[in-house]
Amino acid sequence: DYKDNLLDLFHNNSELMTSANKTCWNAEQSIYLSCMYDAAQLQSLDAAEEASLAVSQEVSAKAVASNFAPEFNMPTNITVHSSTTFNLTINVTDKDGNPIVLSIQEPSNDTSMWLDGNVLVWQVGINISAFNLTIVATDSMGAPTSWTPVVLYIDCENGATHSFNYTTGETVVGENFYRAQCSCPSGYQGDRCDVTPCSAQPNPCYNASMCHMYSNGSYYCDSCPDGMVGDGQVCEDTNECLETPGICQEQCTNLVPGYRCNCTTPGFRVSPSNSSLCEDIDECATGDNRCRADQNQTCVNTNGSYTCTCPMAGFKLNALYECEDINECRVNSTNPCGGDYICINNIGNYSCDCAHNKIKVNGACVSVQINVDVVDSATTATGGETNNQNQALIISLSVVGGVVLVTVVVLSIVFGLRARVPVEVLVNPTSGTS
Ligand SMILES: [Ca+2]
Ligand SMILES: [Ca+2]
Ligand SMILES: [Ca+2]
Repeated sequence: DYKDNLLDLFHNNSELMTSANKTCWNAEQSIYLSCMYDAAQLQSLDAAEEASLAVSQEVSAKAVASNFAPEFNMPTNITVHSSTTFNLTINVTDKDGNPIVLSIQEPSNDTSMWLDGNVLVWQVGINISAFNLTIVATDSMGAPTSWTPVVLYIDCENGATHSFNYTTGETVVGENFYRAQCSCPSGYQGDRCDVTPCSAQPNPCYNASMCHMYSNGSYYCDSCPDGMVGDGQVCEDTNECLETPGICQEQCTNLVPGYRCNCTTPGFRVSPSNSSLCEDIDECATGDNRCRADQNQTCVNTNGSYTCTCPMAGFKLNALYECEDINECRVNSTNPCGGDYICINNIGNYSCDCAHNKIKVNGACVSVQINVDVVDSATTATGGETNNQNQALIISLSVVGGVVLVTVVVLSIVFGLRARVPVEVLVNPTSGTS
Protein backbone atom coordinates (compact mmCIF):
# COMPACT_ATOMS: atom_id res chain seq x y z
CA ASP A 1 0.00 0.00 0.00
CA TYR A 2 3.10 2.22 0.37
CA LYS A 3 3.68 1.86 -3.35
CA ASP A 4 0.00 2.47 -4.14
CA ASN A 5 0.10 5.65 -2.02
CA LEU A 6 3.25 6.72 -3.80
CA LEU A 7 1.62 6.15 -7.19
CA ASP A 8 -1.31 8.23 -5.97
CA LEU A 9 1.11 10.94 -5.04
CA PHE A 10 2.52 10.87 -8.60
CA HIS A 11 -1.04 11.02 -9.99
CA ASN A 12 -0.52 7.55 -11.42
CA ASN A 13 2.43 8.77 -13.52
CA SER A 14 4.40 5.57 -13.04
CA GLU A 15 7.08 6.57 -15.53
CA LEU A 16 7.92 9.71 -13.59
CA MET A 17 7.81 7.79 -10.34
CA THR A 18 10.33 5.24 -11.61
CA SER A 19 12.74 7.95 -12.84
CA ALA A 20 12.37 9.95 -9.65
CA ASN A 21 12.96 6.87 -7.59
CA LYS A 22 16.21 6.21 -9.50
CA THR A 23 17.43 9.78 -9.04
CA CYS A 24 16.42 10.19 -5.40
CA TRP A 25 17.82 6.80 -4.35
CA ASN A 26 21.32 7.90 -5.38
CA ALA A 27 21.13 10.84 -2.99
CA GLU A 28 21.65 10.70 0.72
CA GLN A 29 19.11 8.34 2.19
CA SER A 30 17.82 10.98 4.60
CA ILE A 31 16.53 13.12 1.81
CA TYR A 32 14.94 10.30 -0.21
CA LEU A 33 11.41 11.10 0.87
CA SER A 34 11.63 14.87 0.42
CA CYS A 35 13.22 14.28 -3.01
CA MET A 36 10.39 12.00 -4.06
CA TYR A 37 7.84 14.42 -2.61
CA ASP A 38 9.28 17.34 -4.60
CA ALA A 39 9.23 15.29 -7.79
CA ALA A 40 5.63 14.25 -7.22
CA GLN A 41 4.38 17.68 -6.24
CA LEU A 42 6.08 19.50 -9.06
CA GLN A 43 5.51 16.62 -11.52
CA SER A 44 9.14 17.14 -12.59
CA LEU A 45 12.20 14.96 -12.60
CA ASP A 46 14.42 18.07 -12.85
CA ALA A 47 12.97 19.29 -9.58
CA ALA A 48 13.84 16.00 -7.99
CA GLU A 49 17.42 16.20 -9.32
CA GLU A 50 17.85 19.77 -8.12
CA ALA A 51 16.61 18.87 -4.67
CA SER A 52 18.89 15.86 -4.57
CA LEU A 53 21.96 17.86 -5.67
CA ALA A 54 21.35 20.67 -3.21
CA VAL A 55 21.07 18.31 -0.32
CA SER A 56 24.16 16.27 -1.28
CA GLN A 57 26.27 19.41 -1.62
CA GLU A 58 25.18 20.48 1.79
CA VAL A 59 26.11 17.10 3.18
CA SER A 60 29.61 17.08 1.60
CA ALA A 61 30.29 20.64 2.76
CA LYS A 62 29.50 19.48 6.24
CA ALA A 63 31.85 16.50 5.80
CA VAL A 64 34.77 18.64 4.55
CA ALA A 65 34.26 21.18 7.29
CA SER A 66 34.41 18.50 9.89
CA ASN A 67 37.30 16.58 8.24
CA PHE A 68 40.70 16.47 9.95
CA ALA A 69 43.85 16.51 7.83
CA PRO A 70 46.41 13.74 8.46
CA GLU A 71 48.95 14.24 11.23
CA PHE A 72 52.65 13.38 11.14
CA ASN A 73 54.18 11.83 14.21
CA MET A 74 57.75 12.47 13.13
CA PRO A 75 60.93 14.01 14.58
CA THR A 76 61.96 17.54 13.67
CA ASN A 77 65.54 16.53 12.78
CA ILE A 78 66.99 13.63 10.87
CA THR A 79 70.71 12.83 10.67
CA VAL A 80 72.05 11.25 7.50
CA HIS A 81 75.56 10.08 6.55
CA SER A 82 76.96 10.14 3.02
CA SER A 83 77.52 6.85 1.21
CA THR A 84 74.86 5.07 3.23
CA THR A 85 71.22 4.14 2.65
CA PHE A 86 68.87 5.96 5.01
CA ASN A 87 65.54 4.25 5.79
CA LEU A 88 62.80 6.01 7.78
CA THR A 89 59.24 4.83 8.45
CA ILE A 90 56.78 7.69 7.96
CA ASN A 91 54.33 7.61 10.86
CA VAL A 92 51.18 9.48 9.86
CA THR A 93 47.58 9.10 11.10
CA ASP A 94 44.15 10.42 10.17
CA LYS A 95 41.56 11.14 12.85
CA ASP A 96 38.71 10.45 10.48
CA GLY A 97 40.21 7.14 9.52
CA ASN A 98 40.48 8.21 5.87
CA PRO A 99 43.00 6.45 3.64
CA ILE A 100 46.25 8.43 3.25
CA VAL A 101 48.52 8.81 0.24
CA LEU A 102 52.19 9.80 0.81
CA SER A 103 54.36 11.62 -1.71
CA ILE A 104 57.77 13.31 -1.83
CA GLN A 105 57.34 16.95 -2.73
CA GLU A 106 61.00 17.99 -2.43
CA PRO A 107 63.43 17.21 -3.84
CA SER A 108 61.49 16.52 -7.03
CA ASN A 109 62.82 14.10 -9.63
CA ASP A 110 65.66 12.96 -7.36
CA THR A 111 66.29 9.31 -8.18
CA SER A 112 68.34 8.79 -5.03
CA MET A 113 65.18 9.06 -2.88
CA TRP A 114 61.84 7.23 -3.05
CA LEU A 115 58.95 5.91 -0.96
CA ASP A 116 58.63 2.17 -0.48
CA GLY A 117 55.11 2.00 0.99
CA ASN A 118 55.35 4.22 4.04
CA VAL A 119 59.16 3.93 4.25
CA LEU A 120 61.35 6.74 2.96
CA VAL A 121 64.47 5.27 1.28
CA TRP A 122 67.38 7.63 0.59
CA GLN A 123 70.72 6.66 -0.89
CA VAL A 124 72.72 9.52 0.55
CA GLY A 125 75.46 10.75 -1.81
CA ILE A 126 78.53 12.87 -1.19
CA ASN A 127 78.78 16.60 -1.82
CA ILE A 128 75.02 16.95 -2.23
CA SER A 129 73.51 20.42 -2.53
CA ALA A 130 71.19 21.86 0.09
CA PHE A 131 67.46 21.27 -0.29
CA ASN A 132 64.29 21.03 1.80
CA LEU A 133 63.05 17.50 2.31
CA THR A 134 59.22 17.62 2.29
CA ILE A 135 56.86 14.65 2.55
CA VAL A 136 53.17 15.28 1.88
CA ALA A 137 50.34 13.16 3.27
CA THR A 138 46.90 13.57 1.64
CA ASP A 139 43.70 11.94 2.93
CA SER A 140 40.82 10.75 0.79
CA MET A 141 38.99 14.07 1.41
CA GLY A 142 41.88 15.81 -0.32
CA ALA A 143 43.25 17.41 2.84
CA PRO A 144 47.09 17.62 2.74
CA THR A 145 49.68 17.87 5.51
CA SER A 146 53.42 18.19 5.00
CA TRP A 147 56.46 17.30 7.06
CA THR A 148 59.77 19.08 6.47
CA PRO A 149 62.44 17.94 8.91
CA VAL A 150 65.78 19.64 9.47
CA VAL A 151 68.32 17.46 7.66
CA LEU A 152 71.67 17.12 9.42
CA TYR A 153 74.03 15.96 6.69
CA ILE A 154 77.40 14.42 7.53
CA ASP A 155 79.88 13.58 4.76
CA CYS A 156 83.18 13.66 6.65
CA GLU A 157 85.58 10.80 5.88
CA ASN A 158 88.63 9.02 7.24
CA GLY A 159 87.47 9.06 10.83
CA ALA A 160 87.05 12.86 11.00
CA THR A 161 85.01 14.27 13.86
CA HIS A 162 82.15 16.61 12.99
CA SER A 163 80.04 19.36 14.46
CA PHE A 164 77.09 21.52 13.48
CA ASN A 165 77.19 25.24 14.05
CA TYR A 166 73.61 26.42 14.16
CA THR A 167 74.37 29.97 15.25
CA THR A 168 77.10 31.44 13.07
CA GLY A 169 75.53 30.27 9.85
CA GLU A 170 78.81 28.79 8.69
CA THR A 171 77.35 25.37 8.20
CA VAL A 172 73.82 26.44 7.36
CA VAL A 173 73.52 25.87 3.66
CA GLY A 174 69.73 25.75 3.55
CA GLU A 175 66.89 26.66 5.86
CA ASN A 176 66.32 23.05 6.75
CA PHE A 177 69.62 21.59 5.68
CA TYR A 178 72.79 21.67 7.74
CA ARG A 179 76.09 20.29 6.61
CA ALA A 180 78.54 19.12 9.25
CA GLN A 181 81.91 20.76 9.74
CA CYS A 182 84.65 18.14 9.61
CA SER A 183 87.72 18.10 11.86
CA CYS A 184 90.40 16.09 10.05
CA PRO A 185 92.78 13.67 11.73
CA SER A 186 96.47 14.41 11.30
CA GLY A 187 97.66 14.14 7.71
CA TYR A 188 94.25 14.48 6.06
CA GLN A 189 92.97 17.50 4.20
CA GLY A 190 89.90 18.86 2.46
CA ASP A 191 86.41 19.96 3.55
CA ARG A 192 85.45 16.33 3.90
CA CYS A 193 88.89 15.14 5.09
CA ASP A 194 88.87 12.96 1.98
CA VAL A 195 92.33 14.05 0.82
CA THR A 196 94.99 11.78 2.29
CA PRO A 197 98.71 12.55 2.18
CA CYS A 198 99.00 9.94 -0.58
CA SER A 199 96.17 11.45 -2.63
CA ALA A 200 97.42 15.00 -2.18
CA GLN A 201 98.90 16.88 -5.12
CA PRO A 202 101.79 16.86 -5.54
CA ASN A 203 102.33 13.41 -4.16
CA PRO A 204 104.97 13.27 -1.47
CA CYS A 205 106.51 10.12 -2.99
CA TYR A 206 108.37 9.77 -6.30
CA ASN A 207 105.12 8.43 -7.80
CA ALA A 208 101.66 8.00 -6.33
CA SER A 209 101.64 4.20 -6.43
CA MET A 210 104.67 4.17 -4.10
CA CYS A 211 102.74 6.06 -1.40
CA HIS A 212 101.09 4.13 1.44
CA MET A 213 99.10 5.24 4.46
CA TYR A 214 99.50 4.20 8.07
CA SER A 215 96.28 4.00 10.06
CA ASN A 216 97.37 6.97 12.15
CA GLY A 217 97.30 9.22 9.08
CA SER A 218 101.01 9.29 8.36
CA TYR A 219 102.49 7.75 5.22
CA TYR A 220 105.59 6.06 3.88
CA CYS A 221 107.10 5.67 0.39
CA ASP A 222 108.29 2.48 -1.28
CA SER A 223 111.92 2.34 -2.29
CA CYS A 224 112.85 3.75 -5.69
CA PRO A 225 112.04 1.72 -8.82
CA ASP A 226 114.70 -0.57 -10.26
CA GLY A 227 117.30 1.44 -12.10
CA MET A 228 116.83 4.51 -9.89
CA VAL A 229 118.53 5.64 -6.71
CA GLY A 230 117.08 7.77 -3.89
CA ASP A 231 114.95 7.67 -0.75
CA GLY A 232 111.54 7.04 -2.35
CA GLN A 233 110.56 10.68 -2.19
CA VAL A 234 113.26 11.74 -4.63
CA CYS A 235 114.52 9.13 -7.09
CA GLU A 236 117.07 9.65 -9.84
CA ASP A 237 117.77 7.54 -12.88
CA THR A 238 121.06 5.77 -13.43
CA ASN A 239 122.43 5.65 -16.99
CA GLU A 240 123.14 1.96 -17.28
CA CYS A 241 124.50 2.33 -20.81
CA LEU A 242 127.29 4.55 -19.57
CA GLU A 243 127.88 2.90 -16.23
CA THR A 244 128.01 -0.65 -17.57
CA PRO A 245 129.56 -0.75 -21.04
CA GLY A 246 128.63 -3.94 -22.86
CA ILE A 247 125.43 -4.33 -20.88
CA CYS A 248 123.75 -4.87 -24.24
CA GLN A 249 125.11 -7.16 -26.96
CA GLU A 250 124.38 -4.51 -29.59
CA GLN A 251 122.67 -1.16 -28.93
CA CYS A 252 121.82 0.31 -25.50
CA THR A 253 119.19 3.02 -24.91
CA ASN A 254 118.92 4.66 -21.50
CA LEU A 255 115.39 4.92 -20.06
CA VAL A 256 114.04 6.61 -16.97
CA PRO A 257 114.04 4.33 -15.14
CA GLY A 258 116.05 1.41 -16.57
CA TYR A 259 117.44 0.87 -20.06
CA ARG A 260 116.61 -1.06 -23.19
CA CYS A 261 118.74 -3.18 -25.52
CA ASN A 262 118.11 -3.14 -29.26
CA CYS A 263 119.40 -5.40 -32.01
CA THR A 264 120.41 -3.57 -35.16
CA THR A 265 121.78 -6.47 -37.21
CA PRO A 266 119.16 -7.45 -39.79
CA GLY A 267 117.65 -10.83 -39.07
CA PHE A 268 118.27 -10.59 -35.32
CA ARG A 269 116.03 -9.61 -32.43
CA VAL A 270 116.26 -9.16 -28.67
CA SER A 271 116.20 -12.57 -27.04
CA PRO A 272 112.96 -13.18 -25.14
CA SER A 273 114.89 -15.12 -22.52
CA ASN A 274 117.71 -12.60 -22.05
CA SER A 275 116.95 -9.03 -23.04
CA SER A 276 120.66 -8.18 -23.19
CA LEU A 277 121.31 -10.64 -26.02
CA CYS A 278 120.38 -10.74 -29.69
CA GLU A 279 119.23 -13.94 -31.32
CA ASP A 280 118.44 -15.04 -34.84
CA ILE A 281 114.88 -14.50 -36.02
CA ASP A 282 113.40 -17.78 -37.25
CA GLU A 283 111.69 -16.33 -40.29
CA CYS A 284 110.29 -19.76 -41.13
CA ALA A 285 108.49 -19.86 -37.77
CA THR A 286 107.35 -16.24 -37.75
CA GLY A 287 106.10 -16.46 -41.33
CA ASP A 288 108.07 -13.37 -42.29
CA ASN A 289 109.63 -14.99 -45.37
CA ARG A 290 109.17 -14.97 -49.12
CA CYS A 291 109.18 -18.72 -49.73
CA ARG A 292 106.46 -19.70 -52.22
CA ALA A 293 104.01 -22.21 -50.81
CA ASP A 294 102.40 -22.52 -54.24
CA GLN A 295 105.70 -23.85 -55.56
CA ASN A 296 106.15 -26.19 -52.58
CA GLN A 297 109.30 -24.40 -51.55
CA THR A 298 110.76 -25.32 -48.18
CA CYS A 299 111.82 -22.53 -45.82
CA VAL A 300 115.14 -23.19 -44.10
CA ASN A 301 116.11 -20.89 -41.25
CA THR A 302 119.70 -19.66 -41.21
CA ASN A 303 121.60 -17.56 -38.73
CA GLY A 304 120.66 -14.01 -39.63
CA SER A 305 118.44 -14.92 -42.55
CA TYR A 306 116.68 -17.83 -44.24
CA THR A 307 116.65 -19.66 -47.56
CA CYS A 308 113.99 -21.23 -49.67
CA THR A 309 114.66 -24.55 -51.40
CA CYS A 310 112.96 -25.90 -54.48
CA PRO A 311 111.31 -29.31 -54.16
CA MET A 312 112.85 -30.92 -57.28
CA ALA A 313 116.50 -31.44 -58.22
CA GLY A 314 117.68 -29.47 -61.20
CA PHE A 315 115.90 -26.27 -60.12
CA LYS A 316 117.17 -23.29 -58.21
CA LEU A 317 115.67 -20.15 -56.65
CA ASN A 318 115.91 -16.98 -58.68
CA ALA A 319 115.86 -13.37 -57.49
CA LEU A 320 112.06 -13.35 -57.60
CA TYR A 321 111.94 -16.35 -55.24
CA GLU A 322 110.72 -18.56 -58.08
CA CYS A 323 112.05 -22.03 -58.82
CA GLU A 324 113.73 -22.03 -62.24
CA ASP A 325 115.71 -24.62 -64.19
CA ILE A 326 119.46 -24.82 -63.56
CA ASN A 327 121.47 -24.53 -66.78
CA GLU A 328 124.02 -27.14 -65.79
CA CYS A 329 126.00 -26.47 -68.94
CA ARG A 330 126.83 -22.98 -67.72
CA VAL A 331 127.19 -23.49 -63.99
CA ASN A 332 130.92 -23.10 -64.37
CA SER A 333 133.50 -23.06 -67.11
CA THR A 334 134.05 -26.80 -66.93
CA ASN A 335 131.95 -28.84 -69.34
CA PRO A 336 130.08 -31.29 -67.09
CA CYS A 337 129.99 -33.78 -69.95
CA GLY A 338 133.75 -33.94 -70.43
CA GLY A 339 135.83 -32.85 -73.40
CA ASP A 340 134.48 -35.25 -76.03
CA TYR A 341 130.86 -34.30 -75.46
CA ILE A 342 128.72 -31.28 -75.85
CA CYS A 343 126.36 -30.35 -72.98
CA ILE A 344 122.63 -29.94 -73.69
CA ASN A 345 120.48 -28.21 -71.04
CA ASN A 346 116.99 -29.62 -70.38
CA ILE A 347 114.25 -28.50 -67.98
CA GLY A 348 115.17 -30.14 -64.70
CA ASN A 349 118.36 -31.84 -65.94
CA TYR A 350 120.92 -31.94 -68.84
CA SER A 351 122.27 -34.45 -71.28
CA CYS A 352 125.54 -35.07 -73.10
CA ASP A 353 126.01 -35.87 -76.78
CA CYS A 354 128.76 -36.21 -79.34
CA ALA A 355 129.53 -33.18 -81.41
CA HIS A 356 128.46 -32.78 -85.03
CA ASN A 357 130.14 -35.26 -87.37
CA LYS A 358 131.09 -37.50 -84.47
CA ILE A 359 129.55 -40.70 -83.31
CA LYS A 360 129.94 -42.65 -80.11
CA VAL A 361 132.23 -45.65 -80.55
CA ASN A 362 133.13 -47.74 -77.53
CA GLY A 363 132.23 -44.78 -75.24
CA ALA A 364 134.28 -42.30 -77.22
CA CYS A 365 133.12 -39.77 -79.76
CA VAL A 366 135.03 -40.19 -83.02
CA SER A 367 135.01 -38.36 -86.36
CA VAL A 368 133.99 -40.31 -89.45
CA GLN A 369 134.89 -39.89 -93.16
CA ILE A 370 132.81 -41.04 -96.06
CA ASN A 371 134.79 -42.67 -98.84
CA VAL A 372 133.30 -43.10 -102.26
CA ASP A 373 134.96 -45.22 -104.89
CA VAL A 374 133.76 -45.86 -108.37
CA VAL A 375 135.11 -49.05 -109.96
CA ASP A 376 134.98 -49.66 -113.71
CA SER A 377 135.09 -53.10 -115.27
CA ALA A 378 135.15 -53.70 -118.99
CA THR A 379 132.84 -56.33 -120.27
CA THR A 380 132.80 -57.81 -123.69
CA ALA A 381 129.31 -58.14 -124.94
CA THR A 382 128.08 -61.18 -126.75
CA GLY A 383 128.85 -60.77 -130.38
CA GLY A 384 131.83 -58.56 -129.59
CA GLU A 385 130.47 -55.49 -131.11
CA THR A 386 129.51 -53.36 -128.18
CA ASN A 387 131.61 -52.35 -125.22
CA ASN A 388 129.58 -51.70 -122.20
CA GLN A 389 130.97 -50.52 -118.95
CA ASN A 390 129.71 -51.79 -115.59
CA GLN A 391 130.39 -49.37 -112.80
CA ALA A 392 130.20 -50.11 -109.09
CA LEU A 393 129.81 -47.35 -106.51
CA ILE A 394 131.48 -48.30 -103.25
CA ILE A 395 130.82 -46.17 -100.19
CA SER A 396 132.70 -46.88 -97.05
CA LEU A 397 133.05 -45.15 -93.69
CA SER A 398 136.37 -44.89 -91.99
CA VAL A 399 137.80 -43.22 -88.93
CA VAL A 400 140.05 -40.45 -89.92
CA GLY A 401 143.61 -41.79 -90.08
CA GLY A 402 142.48 -45.31 -89.26
CA VAL A 403 141.43 -48.45 -91.01
CA VAL A 404 138.18 -48.95 -92.81
CA LEU A 405 135.60 -49.80 -90.19
CA VAL A 406 132.99 -51.21 -92.38
CA THR A 407 132.12 -51.18 -95.97
CA VAL A 408 128.62 -50.01 -95.64
CA VAL A 409 127.28 -50.15 -99.08
CA VAL A 410 128.37 -51.77 -102.23
CA LEU A 411 126.29 -50.64 -105.05
CA SER A 412 126.67 -52.38 -108.29
CA ILE A 413 125.03 -50.35 -110.92
CA VAL A 414 124.77 -51.75 -114.33
CA PHE A 415 124.28 -49.10 -116.85
CA GLY A 416 122.32 -50.19 -119.86
CA LEU A 417 123.81 -47.43 -121.93
CA ARG A 418 127.37 -46.53 -122.57
CA ALA A 419 128.39 -43.98 -120.12
CA ARG A 420 129.86 -41.30 -122.15
CA VAL A 421 129.98 -38.86 -119.35
CA PRO A 422 131.63 -39.96 -116.16
CA VAL A 423 129.23 -40.32 -113.24
CA GLU A 424 129.74 -37.51 -110.81
CA VAL A 425 129.18 -38.20 -107.22
CA LEU A 426 129.80 -35.28 -104.98
CA VAL A 427 130.10 -36.30 -101.36
CA ASN A 428 132.37 -33.75 -99.99
CA PRO A 429 134.94 -31.42 -101.40
CA THR A 430 137.74 -33.84 -100.76
CA SER A 431 136.07 -36.70 -102.58
CA GLY A 432 136.91 -37.05 -106.14
CA THR A 433 134.99 -38.29 -109.11
CA SER A 434 136.02 -40.56 -111.86
CA1 LIG B 1 118.32 4.48 -16.83
CA1 LIG C 1 117.07 -16.59 -39.42
CA1 LIG D 1 118.63 -27.86 -66.56
